[in-house]
Amino acid sequence: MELHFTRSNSPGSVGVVLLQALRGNLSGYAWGENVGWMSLSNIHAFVQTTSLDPGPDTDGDMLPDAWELWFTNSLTGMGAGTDSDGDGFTDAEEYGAGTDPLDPNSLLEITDIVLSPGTLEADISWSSVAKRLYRVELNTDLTQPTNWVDSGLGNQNPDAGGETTRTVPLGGPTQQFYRVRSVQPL
Ligand SMILES: [Ca+2]
Ligand SMILES: [Ca+2]
Ligand SMILES: [Ca+2]
Repeated sequence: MELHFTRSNSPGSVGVVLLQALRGNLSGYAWGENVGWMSLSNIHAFVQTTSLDPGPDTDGDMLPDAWELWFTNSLTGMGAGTDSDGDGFTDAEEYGAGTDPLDPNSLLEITDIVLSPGTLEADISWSSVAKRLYRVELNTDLTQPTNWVDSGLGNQNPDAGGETTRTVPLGGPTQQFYRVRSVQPL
């Protein structure tokens, strides 16, 4: 027996695949924009999530089974060092950022930096997803070893709508570099 519900990855969607396992045990996986991945495949029947535990990784490529099955219906279609959609981020990086590894338009990137006239601040915007937190980090010099520091905002919840904007300090007297890092909620 196999039971499928919606399988859309669009924002706000949910999906469930339930499978009949040996001796009547329930198996399968589910996904929700707000909670991430949940695997029901453990034979002891306790629920695992990517937030608490990424669940089984049968092929050992650091990409959880449920995540791979969701996108390719296969455990061998993607790899940690592979950039399946050619957007510059590996499948492992897309898993970490909560972006779609098969959509080159789905990636974590800074989309805009706007200086605030008359202030020592800038508004920085980046593409975001509901299931991740974000940290904005600052640096005045990119020579090695780099020294990125938190902007002072700490972990930020994303804004609604796929893009997040925060006001951050300019910092350096002549130049300022920014980067945005995704953080899994738990
Ligand atoms: Ca895997
Ligand atoms: Ca990619
Ligand atoms: Ca992508």
